Amino acid sequence: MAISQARTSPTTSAGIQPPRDTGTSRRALLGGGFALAGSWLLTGCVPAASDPAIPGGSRWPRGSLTDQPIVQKTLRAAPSIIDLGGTLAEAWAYNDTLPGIDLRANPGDLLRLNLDNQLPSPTTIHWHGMPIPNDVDGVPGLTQNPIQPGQQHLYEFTAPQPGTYFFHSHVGVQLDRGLYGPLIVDDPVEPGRYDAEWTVVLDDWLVVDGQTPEDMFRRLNARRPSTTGTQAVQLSSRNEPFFGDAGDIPYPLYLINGAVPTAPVTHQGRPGDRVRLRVINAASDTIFALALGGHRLTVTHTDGHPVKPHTTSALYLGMGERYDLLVTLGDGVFPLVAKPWNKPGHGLALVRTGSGSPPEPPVQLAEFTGQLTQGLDLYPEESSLLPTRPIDARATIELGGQANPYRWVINGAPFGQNQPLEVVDNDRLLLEVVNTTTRAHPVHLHGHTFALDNGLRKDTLLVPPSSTTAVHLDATNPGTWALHCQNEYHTKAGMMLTMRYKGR
Ligand SMILES: [Cu+2]
Repeated sequence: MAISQARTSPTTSAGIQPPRDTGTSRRALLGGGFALAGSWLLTGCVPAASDPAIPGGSRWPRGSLTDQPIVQKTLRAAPSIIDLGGTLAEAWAYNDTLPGIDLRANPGDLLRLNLDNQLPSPTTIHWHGMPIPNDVDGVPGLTQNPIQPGQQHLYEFTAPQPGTYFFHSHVGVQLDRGLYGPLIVDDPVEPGRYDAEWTVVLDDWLVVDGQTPEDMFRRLNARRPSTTGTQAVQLSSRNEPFFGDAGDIPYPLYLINGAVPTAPVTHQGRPGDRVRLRVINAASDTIFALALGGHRLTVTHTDGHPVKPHTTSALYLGMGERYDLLVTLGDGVFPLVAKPWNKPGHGLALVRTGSGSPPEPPVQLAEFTGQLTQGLDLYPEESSLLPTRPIDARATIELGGQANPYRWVINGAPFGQNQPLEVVDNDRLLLEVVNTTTRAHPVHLHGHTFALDNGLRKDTLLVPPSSTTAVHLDATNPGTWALHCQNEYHTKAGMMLTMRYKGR
């Protein structure tokens, strides 16, 4: 089946075309699960990934290259009643869909994305993982003023290197109302060793019975040690990494592609198909373990960067992390399960290649009892290594705080009271991320990717509790950038810092 697509014509006009979406429903958007790579793009010159016009670093051209293909879309952020599969939710969503409209481009395309704010609150959009110019990064009060209700704002930038990205509101905890969507940059020189490609978006869903993320944040913030019990801590088994007491919110629902487990989205395939899963954890407060019953998964990319193929029964995804997986499908009906760390419930989708009955929830998978993979277990492909060069500067950031009282900080103080991390343009920086807390935090740096000691490239890294992780990065994208925990509630509480460029 086809995904809603816009086909536009080349234009030199700076004006915004009216939205060409066709009001696709959640079912229509992802029911078949097949993504049509690049088919909505304009015809014309599509540079190869190795084209010298598309640099390998972060200094991407802003656009308006001759014959530059354009991907143009209006993203209307608005309150919307979404059918999660028999459960109606009062979401805030882009173009009335969950998990958001499907945006695709090729490297070098001009993305011309118009935010139409029909929400009752100011908003912005952040293009998560994309090394794009600072002024289109979508952080309110840092890179732009928030867009007021009834106003529009044009984001225009050149699509960077291929990868699985996503976009979401960067205002408060709006992401947790449903303001997110996948953003895929296809690889024009992709060998195409797969028969189909499915985008899989995981989410923790709060908005039922009038409960809002803003109410939840107020409740968390009102916690006092004397009145609030401590959360049960799930002890790590021998086979599991340990994320501590991660997760403050017991969500009523967990979604895969906008559907509850009792009405799961079904991905159709054929036995023997090699399928690429592009998995995005769009949750606000939930680390998921993901497995496909009866199958092994081969991790091929994380946060868009190729890794040495790593085959596993199941893997963990922190909030904001993306993993591309290759799977060879068996014959039958199989559960794709997203199991929240340290919380009851699960998300479910189905893969159907033959006859059979789907499993009834709750689904228990043997795959979760094996060795589970996390990002720190992966090794980079050669093509994703940072160039070898000496370290010019070192810095440390310290993640601190606790859930009772609810206080999350970086370098001893909440955002606004902590000192920006200063970097010099073109320096190679070694940054030590020290987690002094009892839980894992997915640390996300805007506008850059970093490399672990083993070379693995990431832009969002799940840093385990009471641990230190060194990351290396090249300061090649000037601006003032957000560095924060991708737990939206932690960010709102203050777990954020700016990384600011200064001159030599
Ligand atoms: Cu955090």
